[in-house]
Amino acid sequence: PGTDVVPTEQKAGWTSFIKSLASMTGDLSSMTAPPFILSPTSLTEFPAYWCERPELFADIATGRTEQDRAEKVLRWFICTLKGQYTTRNEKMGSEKKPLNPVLGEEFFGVWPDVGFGETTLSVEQVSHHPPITAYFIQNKKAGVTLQGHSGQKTSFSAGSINVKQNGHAVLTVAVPGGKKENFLITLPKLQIQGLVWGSPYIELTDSTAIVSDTGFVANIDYKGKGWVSGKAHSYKATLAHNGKTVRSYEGTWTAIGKVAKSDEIFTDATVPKTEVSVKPIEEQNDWESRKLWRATAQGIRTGDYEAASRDKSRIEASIKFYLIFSNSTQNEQRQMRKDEASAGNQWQLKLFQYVESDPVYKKLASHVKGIPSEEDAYIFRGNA
Ligand code: HCR
Repeated sequence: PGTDVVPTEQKAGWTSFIKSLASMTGDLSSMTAPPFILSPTSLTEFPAYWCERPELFADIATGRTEQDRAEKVLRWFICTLKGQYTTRNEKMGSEKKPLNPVLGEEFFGVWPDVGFGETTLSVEQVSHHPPITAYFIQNKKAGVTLQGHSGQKTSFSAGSINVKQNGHAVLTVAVPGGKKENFLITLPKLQIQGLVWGSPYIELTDSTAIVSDTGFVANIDYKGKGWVSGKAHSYKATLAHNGKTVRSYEGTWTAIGKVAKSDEIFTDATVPKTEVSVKPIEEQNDWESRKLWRATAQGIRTGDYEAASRDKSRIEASIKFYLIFSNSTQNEQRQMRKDEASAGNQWQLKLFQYVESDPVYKKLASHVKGIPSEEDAYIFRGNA
């Protein structure tokens, strides 16, 4: 059992927040939560977690065979999980509620070249209701890109918040002979536990897959405490080719994973990560996360929640002009994007192009049980 960490004066607020979760449907991001659980970071910054091991991202291109590359993609993917799902606990003591991005919000970052090429990150908030974040990561020199989008659908049961991630990612690697290999990556389900103590943390559940157009399919099963090893954050993975398992792996995604039944280390998530570098705020455009939320974030950091909430309202008011678009449903937004007549109300994406059906997803999704045969996507058009 944990220890209650809710500040005394916020206890009543926390209890009523938890109670209100039970009646919440779908989108938790716009719910007002007590100040102690607020994070000063916008969700548009989260795609940076995909590349805090830029050396593993670039290393995918050095794989000599299709199997080698499929295994390197799996290794890189598993090593991103610790950053994605435990960073707030490590930095702020518990999972927190991130700032809810505004439509059109951007985030740019870079991992400088330290021998294997520079890696760049471009992010845009492409929908507000429901929140959807699109991202593109590229190491030009290595010839590796990752393009994806993520939204969340939340529900509450038995004291935990369950989060289903909508969206997917596609990793593309240039291989000798001028060809490209694509990998479709599905996103894990999350369970937010520890709410009653005021110190939420994430456990991953169910399974995800990485499907390559070379016939390799990796399946990753996630389990928490009390399963096989009895350890939190455990995974078991298999890599199969045309349905036949070629290798299996197991361990934890926060520390070590090994090739099954051997001592060969497959993933080491304890290796220091490289955080993304971001331009100084003075050089950022007005839509860039850290500039946009500067005063709100400062208020949260210093405990001046009144200032934080004033600034949040200011941002929300200043973006009223696009509320017609952002407050409409996803289907209405799809229609508006298609509908020439609504051009006046149309919200133009800046960095991405919306497609109703992602061709890579369509080609590879049939190898994964229980996912739709088609999904939409946001294709990167460039920063120009
Ligand atoms: C669910 C979550 C917002 C979404 C966050 C996502 C799924 C975003 C995409 C990243 O690639 C991975 C990722 C990691 C985060 O763990 C996850 C967040 C955890 C909490 C947050 C809720 C909207 C806030 C819940 C409020 C609680 C803590 C009281």
